Amino acid sequence: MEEYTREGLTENLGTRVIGRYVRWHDRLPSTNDLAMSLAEIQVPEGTVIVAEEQTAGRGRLGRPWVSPRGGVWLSVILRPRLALARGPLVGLAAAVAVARAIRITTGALARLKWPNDVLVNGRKVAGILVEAGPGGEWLVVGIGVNANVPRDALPEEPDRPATSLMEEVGAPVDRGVLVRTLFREFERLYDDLQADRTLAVLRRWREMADTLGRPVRVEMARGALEGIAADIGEDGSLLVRLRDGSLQRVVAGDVTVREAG
Ligand code: BT5
Repeated sequence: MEEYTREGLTENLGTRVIGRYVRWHDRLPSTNDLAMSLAEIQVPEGTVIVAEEQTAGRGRLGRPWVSPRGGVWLSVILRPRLALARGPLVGLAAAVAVARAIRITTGALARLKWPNDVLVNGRKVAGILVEAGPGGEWLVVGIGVNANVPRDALPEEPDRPATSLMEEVGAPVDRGVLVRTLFREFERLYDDLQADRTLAVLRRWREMADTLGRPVRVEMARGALEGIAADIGEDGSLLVRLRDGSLQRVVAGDVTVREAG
């Protein structure tokens, strides 16, 4: 029987920072919105806001994030010593942590799509939204995982196929175990970043990357480009090899993998 409660997440968790304090809500507009207001009033680093359901969940660029019951919708408040410019690395670290937690607790072969998407069988099961306070004194890392969400409750967009762990695994997953594993994995990677072990985090991201080596189209605020997704940079940017052989650094954008040929 699945246990998904505040106590179930925090008891004997064993982390120093992430998940030390958990605030549990049945329904919220967006856990990121509440986490951002709490970050402003100095709640401790590592505080997590969980909602069973979001009525106004957000993706990047103000896009809606569908968040029905059965999913994992949470936000982690961080106060990193890192410079703000390295905030994107925290998003990559969170994606690695989500993918590892999925692999460990369900066996599903989770892979990563730049910047922060987690895919199973080529379909998106999880997304991450990092938002920073003025001056970078706090970060809110919003994590959404379609855990026990039926496929017909997810958006149907041919360009952005979505799925849930329950659909891919064929049975409901234990969200409590998943989230506890996520907290522990995320803390290790966050410690790596804080201790300047960025390369260790990048290596783990590359190991699970779905996008690297493939032909991609990247939509950015100031236009689009096509090339081969060559690597990620030390700042978490995507490096795209263009037709003329040059490398283009992409800091923010939407990637679609083009079919070869
Ligand atoms: C993301 O944005 O992937 C970031 C999602 C972050 C959600 C978490 S939940 C807890 C916290 N509180 C919040 O309010 N947000 C965070 P992006 O890459 O922009 O993807 C958004 C797009 O994915 C949408 O435009 C849809 O096409 C699609 N989409 C919406 N809901 C989805 C879902 N549940 N699963 C998969 N795809 C979805």
